[in-house]
Amino acid sequence: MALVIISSKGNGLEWKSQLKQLDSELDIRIYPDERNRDEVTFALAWNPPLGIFSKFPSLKCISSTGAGVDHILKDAGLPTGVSVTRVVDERLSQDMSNYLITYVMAHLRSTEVYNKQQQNRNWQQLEYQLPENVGVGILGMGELGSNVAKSLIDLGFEVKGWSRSAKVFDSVSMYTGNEELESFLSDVNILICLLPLTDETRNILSGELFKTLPKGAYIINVARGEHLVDADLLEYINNGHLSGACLDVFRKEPLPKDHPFWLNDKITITPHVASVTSIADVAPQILENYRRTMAGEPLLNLVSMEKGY
Ligand code: NDP
Ligand code: OXD
Repeated sequence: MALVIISSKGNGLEWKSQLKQLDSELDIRIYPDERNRDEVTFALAWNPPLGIFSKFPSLKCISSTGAGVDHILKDAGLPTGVSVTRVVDERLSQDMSNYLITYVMAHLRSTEVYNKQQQNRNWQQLEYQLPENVGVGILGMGELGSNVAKSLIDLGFEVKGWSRSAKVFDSVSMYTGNEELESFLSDVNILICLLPLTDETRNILSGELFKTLPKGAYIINVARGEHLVDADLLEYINNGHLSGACLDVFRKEPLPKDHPFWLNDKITITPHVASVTSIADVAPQILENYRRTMAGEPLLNLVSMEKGY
């Protein structure tokens, strides 16, 4: 029985060392280790090459090294009967909330404008809005969305949430499904996307959605690049309907050097760092799922293949 690490981040050795610290007996391979692939029962993966899992005939479970699993589920050749799990972690949720608070406040306090003013030694005071007068809408009220909702409420924001199934959270106005999307968007000044990437959510941040938002709305996408229709974002920023955007994720990463987002002064770009898995914090839950896989016990943080997240 063995565990294979298949990570495009090149952090296989770090995962191996953290897992070995928890159990020195573990048989851990780092892809493309070719030895006896039929011994591998568990894969730990980030952005794996398409078709790779069909090469491990004894595979029982694939765990994402992060919260999202779109990079695993997009593989049409995923062996049937294999379970997929993901990371749910307090640190990951807290880091995401901290990132979002940073950029929500940066937008409200015009930090980008003041940076430019400073370069020109320009002393000009701008008005700012108070949190209680700003509606923040969160697309996706799961582990990460519900956590940031709490932090925003503590700061005094009006918070609305949108999810697939009906949910209740203290002090959050909740909306469910496509039927309620339009009323959810109607008074959202800052829209945060924290949806998983599925066939239903791909391209959701489009002109169709933007025009439903009030004029001057601001977009923050920390979910996946494929949620956003890039050309529509540029169009709605250029026509003045949107005041700008903060983007952490992109259709192609790294964002190509010639992409128009780079030069748009209404767009803030960060390189997929909103919340990065802490390997040391998360290794115990990976090991626990490896143990459960071997024992045939119910897995932690199991992904629904039907829902795609
Ligand atoms: P969860 O699975 O916990 O939550 C997903 C939420 O989205 C749920 O509330 C779910 O609704 C809702 N949802 C899914 N599909 C739909 C739909 N069709 N219509 C309406 N709502 C829908 O995910 P997490 O919060 O853990 O993570 C969200 C995403 O954040 C990840 O998939 C990943 O892409 C991204 N991420 C980005 C990071 C970064 O650094 N940029 C770091 C970590 C994650 P319901 O509650 O009804 O199921
Ligand atoms: C994740 C991510 O899904 O880092 O965890 O995007």
